[in-house]
Amino acid sequence: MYPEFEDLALKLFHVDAVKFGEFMTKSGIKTPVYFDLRVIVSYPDVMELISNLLHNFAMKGLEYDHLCGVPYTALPIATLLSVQTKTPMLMRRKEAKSYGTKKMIEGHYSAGQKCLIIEDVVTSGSSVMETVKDLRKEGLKVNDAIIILDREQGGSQNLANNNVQIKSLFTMSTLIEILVRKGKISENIAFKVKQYLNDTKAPSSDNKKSNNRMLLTFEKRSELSSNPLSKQLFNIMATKKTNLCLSVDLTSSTSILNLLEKVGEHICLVKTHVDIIEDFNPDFVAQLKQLADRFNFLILEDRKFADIGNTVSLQYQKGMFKIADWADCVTSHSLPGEGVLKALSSSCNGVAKGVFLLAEMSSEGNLITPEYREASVNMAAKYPNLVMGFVCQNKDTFNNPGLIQLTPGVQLESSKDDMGQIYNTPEKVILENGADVIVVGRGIVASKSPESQALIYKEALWKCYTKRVSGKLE
Ligand code: S5P
Repeated sequence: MYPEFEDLALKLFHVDAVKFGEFMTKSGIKTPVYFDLRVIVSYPDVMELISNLLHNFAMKGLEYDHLCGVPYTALPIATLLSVQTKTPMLMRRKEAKSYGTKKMIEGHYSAGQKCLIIEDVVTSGSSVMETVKDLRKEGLKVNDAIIILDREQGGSQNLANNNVQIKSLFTMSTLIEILVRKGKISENIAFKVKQYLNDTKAPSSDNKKSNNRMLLTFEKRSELSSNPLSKQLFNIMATKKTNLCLSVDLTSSTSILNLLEKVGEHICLVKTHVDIIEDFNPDFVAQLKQLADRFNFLILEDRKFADIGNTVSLQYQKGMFKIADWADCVTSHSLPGEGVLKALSSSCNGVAKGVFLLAEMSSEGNLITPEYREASVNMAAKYPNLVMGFVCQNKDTFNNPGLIQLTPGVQLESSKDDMGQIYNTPEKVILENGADVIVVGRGIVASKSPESQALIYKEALWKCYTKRVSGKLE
């Protein structure tokens, strides 16, 4: 072994890029080892050492016209290598801009050119594959990836299945071996880490299909769901062959009831904003519930709770709307923290009610970040009986096939309104962005014939869903 590798292993240990102890992973599993290579940006000597080693060892013999770092941790390393080797760099956007045909790949390139991927840590290989897919969509050839650390949990095999070969500076075993030899960790810790890595292999890209919510039918997902209301909604969709949620943003109770009378057969869910109804009254609620029973759809009050638990509990149960008495489910922001979910789960006297947590928004310039989204999903994982899914725009928000992605901001043509709402098409939101239930408001409500328009939406949305689960996308 070259001494530079030992030097890098020790440096990574000393800057806490690799830690041993007891940690919680994103998915809530306990792990005895933790990597956070993001910290290396604070240590120029470590950055320099990594890029030199990648250059001198991993990149040797590979052919490439461009370099592309997997966002975000590998970006500065890719930049260093680009400058060092005078190779042009490409950048992949982590979040597709939700409006229009915003490019996913930045930089100048032509189809047929070769691109080398740079990544910090590979576990299942899925992050590398996301970048590879976007580059390949542009006609670029991607055959190789260079990696700082391969956790040996199945990623290199998954990538090889997708024709990407990896070269890594360390495998987990070599890193552990160095740290034991240099007296930084005990044999006992090394044993525990190896055992953990063996026991928690990432699913192989073949098995993954059986757990990929993009490919599973609503019937199957109902079986996989542990949330009673999600199960019910999946079953309604499967039975009625509709994944249309109508957002009845009208201000009179009669107009809402009349509309539902006409379109009830086409929807799986109705979404209300009761606080905009000028003549709200208990009789309206009774009639709404009757329609829901008659046409077999659920009621979602889009209250978007966003206060401390105690206030949310009062807003949910009291006041003139008494939402908890009639809504099957509600929407809530995650911003205030867990208190909001505690309030909603303890407010319904043991009756199963559901929550869709907002993990993203459809409006232009909204302040939600990827970290906020991730934290919302982690928070929801603690309330599986309450949280039915997420209001979000991207399929990467969550993986659990038992949860439901509710996506608003949909019309037949992509466009915007003049107050920041962004509309994407059914194809885009279902086939690319992972929407399960699609919220349509003005696309139906403001049309000349809401009844026929609802049917058009229902059919367009269902066609995309059946295409998606058939797996024949490309
Ligand atoms: O991010 C969001 C979340 C929601 S719930 N963006 C949204 O537009 N919504 C709601 O979906 C919004 O409050 C409105 O009721 C509906 C979209 O209506 P449309 O008329 O723009 O289709």
